[in-house]
Amino acid sequence: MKRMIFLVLLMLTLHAQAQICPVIPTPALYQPEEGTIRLAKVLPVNWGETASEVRDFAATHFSGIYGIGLKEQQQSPVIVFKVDAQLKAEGYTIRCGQNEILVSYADEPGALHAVTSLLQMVETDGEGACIRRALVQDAPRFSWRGLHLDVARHFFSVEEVKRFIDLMALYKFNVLHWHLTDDQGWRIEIKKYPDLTRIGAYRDSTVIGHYSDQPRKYDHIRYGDFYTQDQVKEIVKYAADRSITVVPEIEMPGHSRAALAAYPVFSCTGKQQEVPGLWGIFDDIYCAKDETIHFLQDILEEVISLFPSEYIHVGGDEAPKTRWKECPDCQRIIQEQGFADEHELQSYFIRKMDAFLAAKGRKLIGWDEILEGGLSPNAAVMSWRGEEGGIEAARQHHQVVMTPTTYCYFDYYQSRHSAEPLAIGGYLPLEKVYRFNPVPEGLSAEEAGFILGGQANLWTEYIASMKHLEYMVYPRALALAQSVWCTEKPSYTDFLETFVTVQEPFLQRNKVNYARSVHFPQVKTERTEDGIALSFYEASPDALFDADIAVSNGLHKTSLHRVIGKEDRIFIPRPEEGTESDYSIALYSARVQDTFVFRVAQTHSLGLPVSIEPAPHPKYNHNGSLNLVDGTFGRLPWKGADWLGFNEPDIGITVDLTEVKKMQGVRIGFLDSNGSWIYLPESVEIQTSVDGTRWSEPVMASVSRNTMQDGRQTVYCPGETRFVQLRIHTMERIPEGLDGAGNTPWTFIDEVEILYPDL
Ligand code: TNX
Repeated sequence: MKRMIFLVLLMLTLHAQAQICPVIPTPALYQPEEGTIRLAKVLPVNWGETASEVRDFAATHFSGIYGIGLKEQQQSPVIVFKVDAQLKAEGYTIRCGQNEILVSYADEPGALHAVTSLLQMVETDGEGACIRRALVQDAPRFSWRGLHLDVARHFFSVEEVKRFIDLMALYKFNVLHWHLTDDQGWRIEIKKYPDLTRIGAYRDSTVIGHYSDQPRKYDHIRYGDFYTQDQVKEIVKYAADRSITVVPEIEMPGHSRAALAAYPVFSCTGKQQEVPGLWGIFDDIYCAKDETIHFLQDILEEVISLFPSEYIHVGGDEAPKTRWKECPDCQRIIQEQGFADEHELQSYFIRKMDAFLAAKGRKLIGWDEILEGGLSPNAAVMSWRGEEGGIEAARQHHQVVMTPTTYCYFDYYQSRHSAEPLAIGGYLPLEKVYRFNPVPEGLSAEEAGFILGGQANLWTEYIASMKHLEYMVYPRALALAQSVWCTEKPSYTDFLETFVTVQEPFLQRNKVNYARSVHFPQVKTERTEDGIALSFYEASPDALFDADIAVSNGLHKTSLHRVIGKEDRIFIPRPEEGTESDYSIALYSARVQDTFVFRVAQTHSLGLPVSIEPAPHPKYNHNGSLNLVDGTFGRLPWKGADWLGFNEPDIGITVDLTEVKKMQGVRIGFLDSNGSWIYLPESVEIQTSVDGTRWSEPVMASVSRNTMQDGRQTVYCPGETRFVQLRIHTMERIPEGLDGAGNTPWTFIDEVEILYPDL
């Protein structure tokens, strides 16, 4: 009997293991079979007509990753490659039989994709390497599967870009969108205008820390570099050898300060200004006059000669119209052409480039701002400010690449943990990327046909090294690969299982500095009858943490060591008056090999019922009202997670003390981060009530930097009460001269504490 149980268990595990498909992106069909094929140290391969570039890629990676050599052999080969013109574009089939692996492929990309799948199918054990027998049939859903790389804010060497391309190929990406010019640097040699790189490729100083840090500090270190045309050709070829198209981006009319530093005549004012070392959006952009149009067309002429790509990206985003409004040249064109406003002038500018590119047999692509003032006839749109731009362009029957910030901005934070390196802001965890569908809801089948695919963007203001870049890209690029390749992708849970069991070891073998963020312990806070309960979890459901829990009230400290899993709870009750303690929970994760400390203050409001009206903005509503009474205070620098964010002028918060109590007042935290349009409110008004219907006269406190202490505002209103209502009044509009002028300010709120009289 015992033996039978053992056998059943064993079969179950084998079955479970066989089910998981190791390859990412997941092939359209993966049908595992019993048994494996052993791979010798030297593998005979019959390559047939396969291109030498594919053979070289395979040889380099089989030997680099597994130490397996490949040798061409016609007789009794282990792997056979054959063309099959019947297969879909980029498609391939792998049949791993008893002793032989048969690969059929549609075209050169298909052959390469078969190789990358095979690389991920290799398993190693004590005896060497093997491949599980299986049938794989595969072809991509989209033809544009991209990663973007900004080399303007920070520069990456030829070798680093090649490494980036190699990793892309492993996950079947086929477009590298190379962002070559921006305010902070011009990175491509243009023979006709040598000052673009002689002057424009270098800045004298770079801002330290975050854009919104005040006061701003600069490093005063000269920074810069560029790619010669020979180097550009080398990279384009390197990518093409891996079936990757490089789409260059030459930004216009905005993000052009580096070029204007070299050639100020092409601005509206002609003023000589330096290449800036600050991020953001600048008012000085290219002037729309004919001379500038010709200058940019000359540049595009050289760019076209270097890049064979069908599409050429001309930017078009974030171009303030401030200078154009005051420029006689721009205003003259507006008059002559009968334009209604400066947006139509931008549209005119882009149309000039469109016509130029079309005459050379190329297509223009630009960021979704190119829709403003009318879309140019042949233009394709890259939708980044959400999905609307993409939807509109598809409805107008223009080609679209989806790259909305919501799913595709890999410069955003990937976990809420303070262990994450400084980033621009935002929050884009792996799971969110996994939910990305390049075809937005509401498009008809015909309109959906205009969606070429999707890509993630790597803006590098805060990413100065390749190591850091890999951290931001991986593993999120694996989730993106699923979204742009798979017609039907597996559940996120199944993806995570593949990630943990197969892909993490694979990334390690490839020495990728991928983020372990999904293994950082995450805290889950729940309300209990008399306080809160904490539990901790990570991507592997069975993970255990070594926890050191220390409780200290300033006089006494007790500590306790426990091993906890995701089902365990740590209960923290609201304190008896005068017994408040600080909890510090240090979790050691063996997988990440690091300790993560969670601090909770045992406040008197812990876990109390709270209602909020209106609800926080959905983007900044982590954990709802519990966020305000979870004993954790919003952190700085702001990472967007532990604060509730509002975009309304009047916010009401009601706390229920659950019984009538003698209260002294309330303390509440507000964020002051004007660079992100987040402002302090003007005032807080408090009313109390014993029964929830009759309310006291309001007590009003004005709020400013001077009235707050450590980012927190105290309002006294002593008395007996059960309900406490706060009304938070903000400025209606951000005043002129401040960041975000004219817009409704954001208000960010964190912990609400109830203060009781000292005993
Ligand atoms: C917006 S996305 C930009 C870039 C910044 C990026 C930072 C786009 C078309 N423009 O200039 O680097 O935000 O996330």
